[in-house]
Amino acid sequence: MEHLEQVSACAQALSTRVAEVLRDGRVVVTIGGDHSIGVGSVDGHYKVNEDMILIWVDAHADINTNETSDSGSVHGMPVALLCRELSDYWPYLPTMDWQVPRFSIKNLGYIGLRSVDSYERLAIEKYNIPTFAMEDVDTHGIKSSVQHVLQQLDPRGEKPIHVSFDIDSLDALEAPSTGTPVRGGLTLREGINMMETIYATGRLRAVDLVEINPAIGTDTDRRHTIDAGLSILKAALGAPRRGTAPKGVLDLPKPTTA
Ligand SMILES: [Mn+2]
Repeated sequence: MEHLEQVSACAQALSTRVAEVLRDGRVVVTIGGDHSIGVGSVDGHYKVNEDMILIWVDAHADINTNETSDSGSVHGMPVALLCRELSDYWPYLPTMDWQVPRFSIKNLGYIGLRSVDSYERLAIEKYNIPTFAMEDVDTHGIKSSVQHVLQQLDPRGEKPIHVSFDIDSLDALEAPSTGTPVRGGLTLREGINMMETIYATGRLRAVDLVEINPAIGTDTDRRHTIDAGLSILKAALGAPRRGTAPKGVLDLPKPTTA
């Protein structure tokens, strides 16, 4: 596993900080960095809200272990590190002692998948993880896909929500400055619609925005990718695309005369 010691130390510090901000009653926004930071942000969230549900929005399932991963990249493993049902599949990992996988895979859902390794697919099927891969999004539409995942994970609609949003869930044309781009992904409008739908539940407590890498691509690529990320965050935090009138002002301001 590449750079495990540094990844682990970063995730540990992040976990502590995420828990602090949540205990303070605020929504947490975590900007990555690669998706290995999800280990820290979800761990921190779980410490505060044990009933949390996790929506992993990604082109990839990120549920490899060190055994099933071809690359050794920890950003392909955070889901497997987090879930208690998968803890037996890991060897002892030095430096990861701080992290006890207690989050249940039963509280995980996926949206946007289109590049899934065979052992990852096995895990999705074995644990029956609610998954709307791109062909499912094509069939049902993004809003209904999100609503299905929420409904399956939390039929009564009362649990805190954590969204871990990998920018590579968006189509590579929409967000090119990322490490493992995959074509055929969500449009930015689908990403925004998804976040608006989740925001509307009133239960979104934490958002990760990861895998924006400004070192990749041209100036235009960078600008598109960063703009896309900002649009996703604005939607997650409740900015309406139709605009917002000033509060408490019923009439348009009268023209002033000199
Ligand atoms: Mn990812």
